[in-house]
Amino acid sequence: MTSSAQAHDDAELDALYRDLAAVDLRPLWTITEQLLTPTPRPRAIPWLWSAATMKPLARRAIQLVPVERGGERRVLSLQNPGLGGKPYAAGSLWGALQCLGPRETAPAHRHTPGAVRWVLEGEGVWTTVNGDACDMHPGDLVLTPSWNWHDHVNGGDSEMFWFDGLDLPMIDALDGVFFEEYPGPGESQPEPAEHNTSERTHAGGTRYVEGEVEGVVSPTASPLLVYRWADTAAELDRRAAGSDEPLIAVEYVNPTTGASVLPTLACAVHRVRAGARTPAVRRSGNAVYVAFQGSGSSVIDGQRFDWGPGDMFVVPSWSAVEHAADEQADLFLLTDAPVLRALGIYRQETLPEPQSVTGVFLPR
Ligand code: GTQ
Ligand code: FE2
Repeated sequence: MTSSAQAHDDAELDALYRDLAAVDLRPLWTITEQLLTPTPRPRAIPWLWSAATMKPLARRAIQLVPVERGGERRVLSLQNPGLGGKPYAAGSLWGALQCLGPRETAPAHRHTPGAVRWVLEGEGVWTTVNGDACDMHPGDLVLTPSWNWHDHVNGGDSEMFWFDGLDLPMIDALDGVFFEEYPGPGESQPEPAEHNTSERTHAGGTRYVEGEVEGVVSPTASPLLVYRWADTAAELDRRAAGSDEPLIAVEYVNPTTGASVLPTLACAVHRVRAGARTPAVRRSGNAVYVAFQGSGSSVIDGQRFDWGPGDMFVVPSWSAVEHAADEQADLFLLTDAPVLRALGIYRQETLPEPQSVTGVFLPR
C-alpha cells in the first residue's frame, strides 16, 4: 500500500471509531485484552486494617455519633484503596467493624443482601433475627440471612465490637438491593421470652466440615443462626489432634444440608499451627480474613502482612496467599466462593514453591 493510501485508511478508521462512539457502540477488538484477561484482575488490592488503628477510631465514634445518627448502624467499612472510593473491602464483599456502646440499640431493618457477624470483643449484645434473639460472645458467628429482620441490642455495660461481612457489592452489581425499616419509628423487634431458639432447634446436625469451601451450594441460608466459639474451637482441636498439617481449615455449614451458611457467602476458620507455614494457594473469588487469636503473617502476592488479634485483611481473587504463625493462630475467613462454585467457575491452585517476599505492608 502506498503511504497516501495508508493515510486515507487511517482517516477512515478514525472516522469509523468516532461514528461508533457517537451512537453508543464499542468495537470489541479495541478492548478485548481488558475484558477477557487470562486470569482474574481484581481492582481491589491486598490490604490490611489493624485493630490498633480501628479500635480508637471506633471508640471516638461511640462518643460522638449516637447510633440513630449513624444511619442506624455504627459501622466503619473497610474501603479498599484499589476500588476508587467505593466503600467495599473487595469487588464482591463488604467488610466492616461495627460497634455498640453500653445500652445502645441499632434498630431493626431488613435487606436483600445477606450478612454474617463475627464477634471480636465485648459481652451483653444480642442480634434479633426474625424474632430469634441470638446472644453474641467473642468468636461466635451470627447469621442475618437475606430479607431477615435484624436489630442489635446491647443490654450490658460494655462496648461491643464485631466484624460484619455482607454480599452487598454482589447484590448491588446484580441491581438486586431492596431495603426496609421495621415498622414503628426507631424500633427493634420485641425481645422474645427465650433467646437462641435456632441454636436449641438445630445444634444437633453437622455444623462444620473440613476444608474451606467444601460445603455444597444451595440457594437456602442455614436455619441455624449462631455458631458458638466453644463448638468451633472443639472442632478445630479435634481435627488438629489427628493431623500434622500446617493448616486446619473448618467451614461452618448449614446443619440440615451441609451447604455454605449463606447462598452467597462461606465462612471458615483457618488454624495455623505454631511455627508452621501453609503452602501458597490461589483461589478465584475474594476473601476477607479476620485474625482472632495468635499472631503471624501472610504473604499475599509477594508482600508480607503481619497480623494479630482484631486485624482484618483482604485477599483479592487469584492472589497467591500463604500464612505463617508465630504462635498457634486462628483466622476467621469470609469468601464469596459459593457463588463461583454454584456457577461452575471456581478454581484453586497450589503453587509449587513458597513465595519470595518482595515487600512488607505497613498498616496506616
Ligand atoms: O448491622 O444491619 O456493616 O445493614 C452494613 C449494613 C451492617 C447491619 C453493615 C448493615 C449492617
Ligand atoms: Fe442490616
